[in-house]
Amino acid sequence: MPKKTNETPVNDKLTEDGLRHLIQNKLSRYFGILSVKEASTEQIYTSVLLTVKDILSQMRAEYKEKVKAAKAKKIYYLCIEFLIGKSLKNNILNLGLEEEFRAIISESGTTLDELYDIEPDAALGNGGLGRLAACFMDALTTQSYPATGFSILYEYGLFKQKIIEGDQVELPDEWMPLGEAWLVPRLDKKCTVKFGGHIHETWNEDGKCEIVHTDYDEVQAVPYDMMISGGDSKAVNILRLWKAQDIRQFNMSLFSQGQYVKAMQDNYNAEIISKVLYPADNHVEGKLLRLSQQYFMVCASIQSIINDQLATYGTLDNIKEKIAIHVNDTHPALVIPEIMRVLIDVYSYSWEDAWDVVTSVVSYTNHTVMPEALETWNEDLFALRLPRIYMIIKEINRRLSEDLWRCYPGDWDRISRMSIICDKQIRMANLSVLASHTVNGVSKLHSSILKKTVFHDYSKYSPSKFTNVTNGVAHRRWLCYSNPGLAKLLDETIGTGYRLDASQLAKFADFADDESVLDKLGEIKLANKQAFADFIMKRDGVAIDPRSTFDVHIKRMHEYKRQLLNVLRIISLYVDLKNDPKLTIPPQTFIFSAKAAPGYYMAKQIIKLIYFFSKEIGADKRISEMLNVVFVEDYNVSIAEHLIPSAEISEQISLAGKEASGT
Ligand code: NBG
Repeated sequence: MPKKTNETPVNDKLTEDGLRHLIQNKLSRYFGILSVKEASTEQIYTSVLLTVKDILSQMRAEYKEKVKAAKAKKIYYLCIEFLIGKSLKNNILNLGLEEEFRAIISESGTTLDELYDIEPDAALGNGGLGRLAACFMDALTTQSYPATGFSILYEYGLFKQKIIEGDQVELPDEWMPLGEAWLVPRLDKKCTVKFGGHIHETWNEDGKCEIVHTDYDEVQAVPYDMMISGGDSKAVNILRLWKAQDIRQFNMSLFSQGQYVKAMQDNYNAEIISKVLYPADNHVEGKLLRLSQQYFMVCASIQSIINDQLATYGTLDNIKEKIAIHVNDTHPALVIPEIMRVLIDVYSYSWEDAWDVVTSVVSYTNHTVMPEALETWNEDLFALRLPRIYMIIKEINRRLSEDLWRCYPGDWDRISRMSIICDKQIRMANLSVLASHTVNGVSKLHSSILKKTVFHDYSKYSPSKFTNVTNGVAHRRWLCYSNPGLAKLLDETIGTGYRLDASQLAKFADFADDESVLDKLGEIKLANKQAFADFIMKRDGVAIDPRSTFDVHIKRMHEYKRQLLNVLRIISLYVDLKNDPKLTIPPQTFIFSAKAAPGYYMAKQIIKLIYFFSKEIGADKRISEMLNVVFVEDYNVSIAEHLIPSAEISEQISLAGKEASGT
């Protein structure tokens, strides 16, 4: 377990005057304006954001020094998705500076809430997997663990959704123009990633085998760092996002010959790797570009990890004690052969020593048991794109087979089930389990299902590595900051300790029968429902009765999540009301919000059903006073922040055997 660095809470906070000075500085430097009174909303937004970024940079520099001095073990969390959402509010509240910012901004014609709304969501993820990664970064930072997240700087995040006559239409998510203000380009830390080509084994004079890679395509990986703050913490970690760039210089001679498009083409080919996030949730995409994204992320991240280790210790000898690399789902599982490649080919490690490092530092979380979401790669495609990595995986598999034959002689069925390569497919889950020192599922039931089903053979082969880590949420974003009314009531009843230690929320059970607390809870919920009704009226012109019960089904649109079952139930309620004109029920509002993967026909049909059913109810005045169905377009982290505090019933109705954890 990596050690926490010994942190004290932030107590030498900036004063309001100090902060005003910093903001004014930005206004004058970037816009030639001397006070917030003269600035436009956009100018204030930029100045506030840059001020927060400066404060975080300063804290980051100090934190890095402490981590270095403590020689603390570092965590590297690799994930192909990080669903961050907005950062300004989260950072300001984490820093404990909201009151000060509010006061300064009130001197202008705008409000802090308006500034929060300007920021686009960073939607570099699909759903639960990416949101969990974002929550983990927040939690690790709050608890002062030195952790770095690694992912891809997708130019286009998860598509924006429009519903036109019931049809989902996908629009590109151009989040970068404003969103990249949070990123710090680290051009000094760029590196290269090789694809394709041929591998030659040559023997040098010392009798050692050398690997020579020729005819490859090279792509440049440029890191962009997003600073991650923690609640009331002096720690500031980073999420390092890799952008793909062409390595070659812009072809000036083609350009000057008038071949402008051809001159641009090479660049485009490399940059496509970080162009767009694959938009399917819980479903594999066996495309070459997806494989390239995965290797690109992994190869660049390992270079960064090794450089960091060498800069700190000047050696790799103690790497096993000093780093932990987490493989979040199998998308980053190529770190396993990649670490082997680097240690053997570049640092001349023996196979055994390299494997010892891998199995000491790598851990893996499984997020699904659904077969359509378990990654496998076609062996031929893989060998062409990643020839050296393919050789290494074959050798890992050969050694595994040898050991399995020793443990289970003649048990071919078991050996082929446990194999990494089988039927021309490379199985990323088996590779991840084999190489990891710890494997976890994301809820108690899911972790036990893993041992009974997909990893049954492995749980017999290496039982001690299987554990459970139940998912959680960063309750600062989801409770303290999104539901300030409830947070205030908690502060008054159980004290503020729960803000850093969620287990203290259990103390609230003491108030289960306290009428005055229950009344207050009711008032808070009503206020949140009213706020959501106002928000959706303003955004979409849709009317919702805040006195009706809010029954909320929000997540990706997927058959296994059973939105259809929920709709059928509401239809049956509607039919009852239609058939019996005297029947009355307490007013209920059913709220759905979900994106369907663009190629997922059935999911899109369910959206269409909800859309037209909602219209049908709306046309019946009597029934629509008791029953309302609303489809909220373009579900994202920010919508969730509005909806979760106002939900009275939260629909979590997927089958336990399909949903690994869920909200
Ligand atoms: C998802 C599961 C959810 C779970 C999240 C986070 C994938 C592959 N899995 O149930 O479906 O909550 O992971 O663990 O996205």
